[in-house]
Formats: sequence, structure tokens, C-alpha cells
Amino acid sequence: MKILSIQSAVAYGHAGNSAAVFPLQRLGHEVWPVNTVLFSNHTGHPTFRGPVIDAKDVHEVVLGIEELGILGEADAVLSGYQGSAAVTDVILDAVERVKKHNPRAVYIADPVMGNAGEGFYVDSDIPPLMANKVVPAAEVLTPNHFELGVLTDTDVSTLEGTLTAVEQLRAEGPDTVLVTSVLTDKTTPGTLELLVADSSGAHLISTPRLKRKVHGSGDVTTALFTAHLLGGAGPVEALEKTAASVFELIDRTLKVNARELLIVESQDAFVNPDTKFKAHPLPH
Ligand code: PXL
Repeated sequence: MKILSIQSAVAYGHAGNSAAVFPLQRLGHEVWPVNTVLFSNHTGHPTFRGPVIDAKDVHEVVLGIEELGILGEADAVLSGYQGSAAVTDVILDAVERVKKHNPRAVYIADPVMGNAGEGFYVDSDIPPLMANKVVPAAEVLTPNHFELGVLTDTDVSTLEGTLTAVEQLRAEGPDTVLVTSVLTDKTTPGTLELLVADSSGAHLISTPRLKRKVHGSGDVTTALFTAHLLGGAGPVEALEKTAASVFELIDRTLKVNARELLIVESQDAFVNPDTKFKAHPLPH
């Protein structure tokens, strides 16, 4: 499959496209990366340099692909962190253009806004755009638990509230919703959950809670989930495979205290993870 992936790029380490492209390729997909920033490294380091690409220039790159007459070959558009409202508009325009040429193409959006530990890490104009424009345009949405609460403006501290919020999102557009870093009243201590829901219901996976958050892991998660969905897996199988691969990737990274995700070293874990996580259906 072919994926137009509009994300950040970093020279050193892994975030945005620099985290997502290789896993997608390793699972057999052709990726067309369109980069929205060209940073030295991700912003989790004490310093970083490099340009934010002007939204007009990001748009130019999309138009250049369209001009080749191949935009309709794209099976999916993938987006993550969106640096500005103008970039959001360019991404949504790209989705429209791809769908005009290929109505079966899907838009997979990771509505990156923040997390439970740090709060928001995007400008205050981004959350309403995510809720009002990105959610309705996406077929697949991969918020973390914090972002699920923000997008739906609801209390997601309980499992029940989390499921209600997921259904609210699904009613607004995306058929498939994957929620990461789920922590509710029902979560076993020392674990985190991943929840996936589509028209056939919701499933939950429990994974050990790893000690340190590594930048880019969310980008890899969405990329692997996308890779498996496009490879023909259903959402539950895609989640089980993704959870196992991401667990092994982070575990390996933390074991040697690496500064960045060991994405290349973990490539076999993307194809054939040793770990198995089983998703359990949740009652309606
Ligand atoms: O992982 C999200 C992300 C995307 N883009 C840039 C980042 C990060 C996380 O640190 O720094 C530039």
C-alpha cells in the first residue's frame, strides 16, 4: 500500500516521520513522506534547531505529487503532530485531494495535543481544530487517553466514561478509534491499557507500564497500527500486533538506557514480535 505521511522530520533520533517511515516500510508499505519541520532532533532534548516548513511550502510538495498524476495511488494519508493551524489546513486539503482521486483512501490521524503527565504541548488554537475539523475527516483516529478527554470534553477517568467518549468520537466521523495510555478506575496497577473500537464493539489490551516515556513511541504506534490495517488485519489483530511490537521496542530501548528509540535494531519486532498480547472484548 502507499501512504502519504505528513509529519515532522528530525536528523538525529526518531519522532514524526523519522519514527513512522521505517516501521511502515519494514512492513512492506511504500511511504511518501511530506515533512512539516526539519529539526536537528525532537523537542524532548534540551535544545533543537532547524526550520518549521511554511504551510505554503508543505502545500507545494503535496501539489507537486498531485501534478505527477499519482495522488490517487495513495491508499492512505497519515498525520501526527501538527505545528500550526495553517499546517492542519494543508493536511486536510491533502486528504480531500487524495480522496477526490481515490474515494477509497483513508485518513488516519493521530490528534497529537498533549498527555496526562505534561498537559498540552501544542498552541491553544490546535485543540478546537482537532475536534472540529480533523475528527470529522478521519476514518481512523489514534488519540491517547488525555486527548480523548480533550476531544470529547468529557470525564474519561472511568472505563465507562472512556467508552462513552469513544462512541461520541465515532459518531462524529472515525469508524475506528484506538486509544493509547488508558488509565481508568478499572486499570490494574502497574499496567496501561490500549482500547480499540469500531462498529463491532470495543476491545482492551493490558500491557506492563514501562518506566520512562520515550519520545516518538506514539508515532511508531500509529504507524504500526496503520501498517497492519492496510495489510488487511482487522482493528483487533492490528492492535494486538502493534502492542507487542511497541512493547518490545520500548523495552529494548530502556534496557540499554538509549536516548532514542532503537527503531532499526527492533525491526524484527515489527515483523515478528515474540511477545503476545491478547485483546479482550468489552461488554456494550
Ligand atoms: O513525537 C511527536 C513529535 C513530533 N515532532 C516533533 C517532536 C515530537 C516529540 O517530541 O519533537 C518535532
